[in-house]
Amino acid sequence: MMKQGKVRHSSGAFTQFFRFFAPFWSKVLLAGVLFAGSISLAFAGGSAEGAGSGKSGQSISIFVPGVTSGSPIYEMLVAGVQKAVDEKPGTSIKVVEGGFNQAEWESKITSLAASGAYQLIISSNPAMPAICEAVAAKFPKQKFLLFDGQLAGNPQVYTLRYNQREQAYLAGHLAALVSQAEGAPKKLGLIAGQEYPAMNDIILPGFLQGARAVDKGFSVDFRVVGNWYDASKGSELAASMIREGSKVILPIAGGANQGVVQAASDSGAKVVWFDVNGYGIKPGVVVGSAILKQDKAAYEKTKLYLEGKLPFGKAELVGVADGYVDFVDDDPVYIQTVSEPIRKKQAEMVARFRTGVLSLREDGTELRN
Ligand code: RBF
Repeated sequence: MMKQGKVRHSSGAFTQFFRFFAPFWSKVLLAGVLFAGSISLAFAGGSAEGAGSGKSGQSISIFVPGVTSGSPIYEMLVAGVQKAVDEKPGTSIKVVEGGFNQAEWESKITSLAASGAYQLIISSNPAMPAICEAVAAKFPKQKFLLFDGQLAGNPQVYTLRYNQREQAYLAGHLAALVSQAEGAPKKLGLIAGQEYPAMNDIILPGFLQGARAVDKGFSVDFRVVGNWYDASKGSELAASMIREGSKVILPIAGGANQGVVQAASDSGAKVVWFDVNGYGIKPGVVVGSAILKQDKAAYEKTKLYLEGKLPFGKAELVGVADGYVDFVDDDPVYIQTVSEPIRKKQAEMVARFRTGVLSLREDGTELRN
């Protein structure tokens, strides 16, 4: 009892002290956390040189708009840039995670540019070109290499985005084949982290277009988590969709994807994975993987930059026939867990894209060669 009283007393004093100094201390604490975070991430980059030292070579910063872990598109970005940097001694890299508060991204990138320490800032997602363009206007020497977004004609910015109409089409085609074989209602699920133009205008309609290539009667139940990390919300949305008849779901929600896999696994539903090979996540539950080769793109474009050959001002778009978007059909888990007739039909469709016999414009127009 005595001990408890003492503790209570001291915690009360601390509370008062903290209340008084809170605005100041919380900033010191936050700065400490950010500082510690950036140092460890800088070293996690594996560079021999310290972050920001650019005398003998280039210093590059990767700004991850979110958190790397749990978002394959960001994991591939870091891995690809890292590989190019490792091949060029004297080049340093610093990874900065911007976190999930999107309102803070512009000021964080402004700080990176204002430091003058990084010749190149690399980032990835459709919101980044507009944010980086605003920062670029204030720092005319700062260069940006941006993936998964588009901005043409700015001499400080190069962008490369993927044909996600094709990626989503291949996901939808496989999802519909699996759903059809199970005799389920003609309804697929798509769970997104948030709504954004590439999702609403390209990925969602591409997913539906691929499904309707199997059967015109398919529809898509589209739901939004509201962030890129909440696995329990992902699980809740998936469970509700499954109850309402969707037996195959495409999650594009970062860390929340894990909740979707769990809900599907609990109720005998299936999941189609996006961006990376996901078969190993839950064999037999993950039945398809429509991928982006962002690691390859990040490696190649960083290398090009380090050779002084990155064409700033350009915006490129790459798809299946270019080798940057694909469907993984040679994974042993896919071969063992998805029936032969389904794999055969999917392989025929994939082959048409790979050979360029069929390609899709982002607005969905089919181009046949
Ligand atoms: N995808 C993720 O996997 N993780 C994220 O944290 C994430 N954050 C995003 C934030 C914004 C503002 C936008 C527009 C997209 C985000 N995406 C994220 C989606 C990503 O850009 C891409 O569309 C998907 O990974 C599908 O390829």
